[in-house]
Amino acid sequence: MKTITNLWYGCIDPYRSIRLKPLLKRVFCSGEKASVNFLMIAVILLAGCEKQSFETSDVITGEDAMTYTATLPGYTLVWEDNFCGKTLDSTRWKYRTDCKFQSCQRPDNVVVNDDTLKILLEEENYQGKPFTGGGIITKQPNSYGYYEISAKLDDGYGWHQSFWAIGKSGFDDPDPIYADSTGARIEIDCFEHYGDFPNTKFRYGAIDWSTLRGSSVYMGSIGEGTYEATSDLSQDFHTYGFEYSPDYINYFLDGELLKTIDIRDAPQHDVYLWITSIASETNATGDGAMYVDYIRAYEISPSQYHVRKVEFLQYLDSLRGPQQSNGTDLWMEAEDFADINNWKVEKDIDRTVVLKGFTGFDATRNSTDLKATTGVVVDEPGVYRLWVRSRDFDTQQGARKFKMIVNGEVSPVEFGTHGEVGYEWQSGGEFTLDAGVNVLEIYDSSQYFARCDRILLTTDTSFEPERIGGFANTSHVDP
Ligand SMILES: [Ca+2]
Ligand SMILES: [Ca+2]
Repeated sequence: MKTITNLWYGCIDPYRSIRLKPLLKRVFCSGEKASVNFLMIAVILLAGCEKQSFETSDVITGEDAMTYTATLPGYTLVWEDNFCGKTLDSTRWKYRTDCKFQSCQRPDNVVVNDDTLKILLEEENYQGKPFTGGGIITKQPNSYGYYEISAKLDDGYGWHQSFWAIGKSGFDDPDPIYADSTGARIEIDCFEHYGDFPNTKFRYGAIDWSTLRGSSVYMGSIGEGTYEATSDLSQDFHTYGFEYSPDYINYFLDGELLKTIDIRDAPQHDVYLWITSIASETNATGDGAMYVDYIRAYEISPSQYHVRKVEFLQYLDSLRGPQQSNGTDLWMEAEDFADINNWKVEKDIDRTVVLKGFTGFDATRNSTDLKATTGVVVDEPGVYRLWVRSRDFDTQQGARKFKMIVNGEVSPVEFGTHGEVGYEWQSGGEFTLDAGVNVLEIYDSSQYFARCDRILLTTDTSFEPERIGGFANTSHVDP
């Protein structure tokens, strides 16, 4: 496994010094000056005249060379490719060469001219596929930073066009994929225009390829979203950007922040950047192209990031809802139970990790088969109100249910019956907890896809948890 080498606070790698070197001169392709001037104006407008974003006094020499800081406060440009000249910069890029869905990807389909990268999308039989597409991938890994491309999508149909990042430089990369210390990996999708999307639409988000109780699994998307633009994205160039940080990923279209997603407990490691277009539909159109005017990479120092992150962390924490009552709160995750027995740990919608019960009813199962059990350590004895966060659905509402048993006493309420679509809290009565180890059991009463996310026991009997609530703060021991 290739582990983290050059994220902040990690070990230094050979690329680090290269990538952190400030870019003193910025050289555009001849003929791009007009768009540069437009960009300068756009940046100033977008930044609301924030001094750190851009100052005209930064222009140092000539019309085509200037220092340049980022569109995002605190960030500095560290490299870029404006696709000048007639050839792809082979020190920076490699080609995507694979066959997937309806196309094979060929170097021949990647062309640089007119100061633009063009990925040609052709209808031609090649190695058993009816289409050919292409793509480019950075040869060097990229750390935290802001990455942006200016792209114009193909105006045909059937092509999956995207700007994304994973810990591998091509599917043919012989090196192990980057991963965190547990072997978990992240995929960051800045934009994915699916082949059957209208030309106004794309998807963005991240994917968590994590490790749960020992095995590597697809953990689902992190903050996935789709965006419907007001204009046809195949008619003009638009900028698509993502800010990858230790705490969040921000997604941008034309400088507008689309979404902030929380990656504080997601895998983090270096990534390679991919710009690709492949045919996903059998009736894709040929004679098209995806165009990229430039790609820019920016970095921020840890001290500047410390300032920048505050507003985003406040926003993300607000999504959690109240995290403390006026009493003593024991927050626990169902998946942390000491003995999960026949329940399974799964990642469900919105990255909610849960315990999931049996998926089919079997009358021969006895009560021992149906329980997950844990011992929780309680410092302060007293009367606690039980709250349980579970999932319900609009179809077969209330059918996926389970009971809770606290120190042998069965809760009067069955959970998973709250009637809302998704995860919600339900109150399950009051229980007396002793100092020391108390035993909690989750009882799979329906044997039908029951899902238990979290449990709260609180001495504040008027407190009502909302949304995610507080971080787990309870020790689990063998009951
Ligand atoms: Ca260009
Ligand atoms: Ca949970």
